[in-house]
Amino acid sequence: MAEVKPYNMCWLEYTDLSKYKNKYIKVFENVVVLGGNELNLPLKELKNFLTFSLNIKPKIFKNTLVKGRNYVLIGRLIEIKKIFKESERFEKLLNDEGFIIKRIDIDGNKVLIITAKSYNGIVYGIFNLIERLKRGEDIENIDIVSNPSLRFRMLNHWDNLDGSIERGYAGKSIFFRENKILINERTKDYARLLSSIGVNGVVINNVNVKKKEVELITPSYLKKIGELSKIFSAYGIKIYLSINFASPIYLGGLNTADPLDKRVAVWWKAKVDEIYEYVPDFGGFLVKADSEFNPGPHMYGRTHADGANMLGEALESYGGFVIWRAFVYNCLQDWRDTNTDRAKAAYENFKPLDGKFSENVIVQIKYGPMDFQVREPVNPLFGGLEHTNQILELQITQEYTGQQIHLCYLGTLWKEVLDFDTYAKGEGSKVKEILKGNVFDLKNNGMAGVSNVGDDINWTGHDLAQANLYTFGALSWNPDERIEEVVKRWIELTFGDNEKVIKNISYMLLSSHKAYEKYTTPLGLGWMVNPGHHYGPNPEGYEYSKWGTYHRANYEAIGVDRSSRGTGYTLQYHSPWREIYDNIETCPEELLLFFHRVPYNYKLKSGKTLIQTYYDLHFEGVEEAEEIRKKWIELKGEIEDKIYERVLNRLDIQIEHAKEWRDVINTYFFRRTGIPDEKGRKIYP
Ligand code: GCV
Repeated sequence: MAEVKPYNMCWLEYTDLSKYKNKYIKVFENVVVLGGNELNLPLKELKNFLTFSLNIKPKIFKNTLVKGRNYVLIGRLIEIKKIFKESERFEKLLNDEGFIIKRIDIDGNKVLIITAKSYNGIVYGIFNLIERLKRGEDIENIDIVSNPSLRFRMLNHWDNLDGSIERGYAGKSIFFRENKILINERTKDYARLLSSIGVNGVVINNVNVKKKEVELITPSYLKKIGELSKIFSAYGIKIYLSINFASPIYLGGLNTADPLDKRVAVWWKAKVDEIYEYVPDFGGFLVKADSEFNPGPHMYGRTHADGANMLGEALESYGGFVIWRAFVYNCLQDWRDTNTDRAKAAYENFKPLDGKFSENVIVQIKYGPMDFQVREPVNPLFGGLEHTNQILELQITQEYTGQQIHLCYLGTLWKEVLDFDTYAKGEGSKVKEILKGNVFDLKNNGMAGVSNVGDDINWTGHDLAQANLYTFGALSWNPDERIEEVVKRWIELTFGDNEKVIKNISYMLLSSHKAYEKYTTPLGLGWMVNPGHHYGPNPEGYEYSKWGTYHRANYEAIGVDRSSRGTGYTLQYHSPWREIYDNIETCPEELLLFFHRVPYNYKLKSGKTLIQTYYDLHFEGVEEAEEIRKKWIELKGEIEDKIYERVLNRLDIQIEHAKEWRDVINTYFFRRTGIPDEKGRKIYP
């Protein structure tokens, strides 16, 4: 029996799959593992799965081939090549972290090979095989070559040492509690979960590095971080830390953090040496600098490149990386100032530095130019930066997308972002191709997701929000995968192969982002949330604040003119997007209010006015949310009771809050304009 844990193991849960036992027993009776003890951990993963889910107990052989019988052969390519000549051709098929799973004939026996160039590749291969077995896939003639398309596949935790999580909606931190680092069974299980979806880096602490967290890079914490890193390394994952750029002042007693001051560079070099003593497998630093009150090189009249490169130099000899965030803007704006446009800030700050960053520096860019709204155009730095390594930053945690109370599956949105064609080098310069290194000669790219995980029993608060975490991993491994396929796989792994369950949950997930968008702030409007915690409607919540996020509604029109006649934001895009976005007639309607200031009586392509469209979308959004809830109710009895009830409870709240969104927003528009709903539905005066 598998041990019963106080939390569920998401897609890795050992469910009873004895129905597949006969199908697989012949394949897995004998397992040969090459390479001494090096592969003990992935082997254990396989053995545990076979035992606990399939009730198959394989015989394990180390370095001895089994004669006259079928067997599984696990080993790094270098080992496999020694005994099986034909595998030399595998060399060309694999990148550093890829794997092969293939059934072949050796001396008349059927052998299932799992091989890779690296240890990481073997771990990924084993987890991939487990996924296939869990779904009952036919592996008789399996022939898989799988390589991750992106080099960096990272999770960013915004966890604080006291155990709180900035924008966390699933309980407390699994890494920290009361200013201490937590290491327990769950730590390892988290590493297993992430590894099984191909993640290879985790930043454990919040990018806002406050006073206490500055100390994370001192020996009092580094020892434990070393232990943590060992656990994660065994699953192919490097640990990274967010640092405070002013650490030389806080910790080093210097009176400056000027990146061009020699004393500062020397301090960082010594600090990095010390970190690697404790954490030999350390990945590097994530830095939020000159952003939302965090210190940075601008304080000394230096550039982001000066700051990042100085840190890069300290990390270089260890193979470490600096990940430098592009989320830089003026957060002390005056709403009366209509010239400054926050959307332009990232590009304005980083485009002039293109080509000035060192090899081991990567600029991490939020998907849109503002801040993880339900819809934004793709950040023009994608396609804008041609000589700078880049990581696409996504928010798995649902800060602006319903805080894991609302079901809002984000895979559909992320897919659109990855598929966006920047036209940087003509047609085909899609974001995903840039990240793969196919557009510019840049290989150190990737994806980072702000984690939605906490210590809740289901890790993510909303059980179905596990799908967002799973999808993040799947897309960062292969951004070309069809989203419907990812969704189906996640459902099967989590809930089994019941057709109706697959059908209904697929519907729920795939329609949820659109529904959320409709009842909140569609057509690219964004914001309108309550200040601070960012949950629930508040049409003017940010209207007169300093954060630069205004819609400037009056009685005639709403939205900001970001065209060439307005703030000029559209000019940051390559053609044809700059022309398409620039023109109100050709601008995609889902982004209309992002790019244009639009009169309420402006007619959209449907022939309906803007105001009527806004009313309609809000009514539709609530109806769609109700439909989503209905699909869940149809699954009563098919889903474990506890999970069913937990999800239903959140769906109930979602409907209530969706109605509140609808009514508050509709009333706001009605009060602004005095224009009633053509269909006479209830809009509160
Ligand atoms: C970690 C938004 C969030 C902040 C977050 C910031 C960032 O402003 O509201 O909580 O800070 O983004 O990404 O740095």
